[in-house]
Amino acid sequence: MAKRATIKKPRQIEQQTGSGGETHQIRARDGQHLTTNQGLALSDNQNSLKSGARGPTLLEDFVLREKITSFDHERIPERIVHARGSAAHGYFELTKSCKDITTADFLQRPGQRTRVFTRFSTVAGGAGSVDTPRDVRGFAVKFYTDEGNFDIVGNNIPVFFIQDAMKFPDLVHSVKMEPDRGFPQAASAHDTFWDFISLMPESMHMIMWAMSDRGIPRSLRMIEGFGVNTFRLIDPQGVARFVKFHWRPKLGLQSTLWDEAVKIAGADPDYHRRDLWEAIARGDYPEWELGLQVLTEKEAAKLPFDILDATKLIPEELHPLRMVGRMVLNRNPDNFFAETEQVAYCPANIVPGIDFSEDPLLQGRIFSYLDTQLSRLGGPNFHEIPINAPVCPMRNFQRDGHMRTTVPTGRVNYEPNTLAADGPRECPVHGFQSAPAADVGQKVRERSPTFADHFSQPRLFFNSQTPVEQGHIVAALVFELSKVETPAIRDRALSQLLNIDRGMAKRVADGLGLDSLPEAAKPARRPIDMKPSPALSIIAKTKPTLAGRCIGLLLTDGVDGGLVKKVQQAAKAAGAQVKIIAPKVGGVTTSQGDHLAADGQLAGTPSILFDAVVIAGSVKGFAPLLKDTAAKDFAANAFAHLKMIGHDAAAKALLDAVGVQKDEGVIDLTSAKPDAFTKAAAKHKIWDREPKVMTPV
Ligand code: HDE
Repeated sequence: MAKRATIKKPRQIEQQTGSGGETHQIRARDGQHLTTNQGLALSDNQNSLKSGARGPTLLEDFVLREKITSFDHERIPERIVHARGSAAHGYFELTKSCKDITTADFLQRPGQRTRVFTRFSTVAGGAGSVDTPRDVRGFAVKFYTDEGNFDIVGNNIPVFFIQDAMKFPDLVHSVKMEPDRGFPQAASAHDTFWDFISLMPESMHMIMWAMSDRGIPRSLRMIEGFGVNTFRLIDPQGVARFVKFHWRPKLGLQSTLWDEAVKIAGADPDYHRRDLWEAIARGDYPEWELGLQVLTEKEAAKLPFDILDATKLIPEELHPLRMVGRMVLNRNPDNFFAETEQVAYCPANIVPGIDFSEDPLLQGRIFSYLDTQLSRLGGPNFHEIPINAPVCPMRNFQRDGHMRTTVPTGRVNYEPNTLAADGPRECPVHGFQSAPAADVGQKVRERSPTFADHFSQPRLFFNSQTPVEQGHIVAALVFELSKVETPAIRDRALSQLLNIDRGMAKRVADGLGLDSLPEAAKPARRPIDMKPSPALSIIAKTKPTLAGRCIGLLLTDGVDGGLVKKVQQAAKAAGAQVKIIAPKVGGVTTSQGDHLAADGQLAGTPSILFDAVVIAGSVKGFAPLLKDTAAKDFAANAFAHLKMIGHDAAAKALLDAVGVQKDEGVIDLTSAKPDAFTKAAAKHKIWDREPKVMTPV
């Protein structure tokens, strides 16, 4: 006999859900019930619909199917490059009018603000990879202007590996995980990358940058940004000038050491993402200045290289930047997926007064980004996703397609028409007009001979570095090529490096343990020697500031509370953060009997995460730490990573145990002036210590 269907009463449901019905103790406030995507209120979000309590689940369970379907599709294809990124909202404020060189509305009136959304990224690794591999960083800014969205989709390096878009898939394939084995993740140190690169002499300039400390930044707030490709600005008379875009960080440039970057990857894989998020959350808004490098056609023609060649930069000593505005990032995203993941940048997004150049890399990019969004975001309507939608009106007759969210009304979906008299029409006056094209040539598939000099600029870059930075480039090349398993590839890479600087190539060969150097590759054009450009060195333009940096205080019970306060006050005055690290996360008790809460426990908060450290406590407090690896690593790594170490008398035992020797960066805080430590720490690194803690290559 069939059972009679009964509708359960709430109490009965409560008894039947879960083992103890715990979730029902958290009751919904009025009107806050869970619903399906169709708005149907749910009576049970714990159990699937079954044929009997121990029976099979029914296909009819539309609630379960909807929930699982949504979950199954939570991931969209990640970006093929730049998959791992972090972003923030903010504004761009014009500080100097550009009305003499462009009609772009957002560049006219000083004080004018334009909303922006900026995403930083690594290039090679997947979305779940770490933040600190040696890699280029993406620096993409979307300006929501009143004339439409304008995107500067740039990098933290001003030049690119290749000159023509045709080579981009090969370049990316070579640097990504090797296709048979699926590794290495987020690393250029492997055979396929160096195989390709060593066959592409044009890549040598960017290789110098990527192997320099620019490839391992300390913080996303401390990187420069570059539009890389040359664009055009169009003035009110219709005259076009070339332009390159530059972002300059207010906090100055800073990088990690390679050993630090490697260890940070383990200690905090989200190091950059967390740093950006926390800075904005505490109101310490990162800021960049926008600089324009503007050249007339005549000036560009006089350069010893082609302005359309993205493997070349224009030394700012030759053509200074015109600083025109500042970008402030002051709001974290509300939702990572909806904003950071779904944002769709595109170098083709320009506004009247700005136009493209014929740079063959840029020309390919104009096509690629729109195309990639079709598969990444599932169709042609990604511009309707809030993070991508312009803030000015958007009207046209493009219709339908996957995930169309707007609801057009009326019978007219074409133009011209007479049936919608109020409908949108073209605007010959304010509408976008392309700048008249330069000369049109024959159809050819060739590289301009003006692109042939591949070595003058890598040489310029190397010669513009301080000896410390040159040493880092050599060490990076030795590291990368030591990971290359095929000797012939190492040799070929060296044969290219020889054209940049013989001394450098020799040091790399020594570092690899080679007895002899290979023949230099034959350059397509003999390199010229250019005047060094100090603007290309990070160390030469280090800003002596602690602003935006973080000091780690490793404390034990019995620490002098007065000393801690002094450091905290000096740090605050210098604009730096302080974090207390203790053997136990519960914190420490000072010699005065006060309790100090800890921000991190020693084993999980190594000195690697800080710009400078203080180690202080009591003899009794340090006793157990003298045989503790985490404590010893804290001190030893701070020393090895050239950091400022402030300490008290009790901490001396730990420093001695790991061989920390006194130098200008090791300061006894009990005798020093209160701000001596913060003043010294503003230098960031004690470069003179480097030869003492590592064997130079
Ligand atoms: Fe990209 N690049 N790229 N690129 N690129 C993408 O677009 C591409 C290049 C850059 O945070 C993709 O939406 C080609 C130079 C950034 O979302 C894709 C070529 C520069 C970002 C693409 C280049 C960049 C991308 C992948 C050679 C520095 C991340 C996902 C012609 C100026 C933006 C996407 C973000 C992303 C193509 C070269 C910067 C596949 C074909 C040069 C910062 O469309």
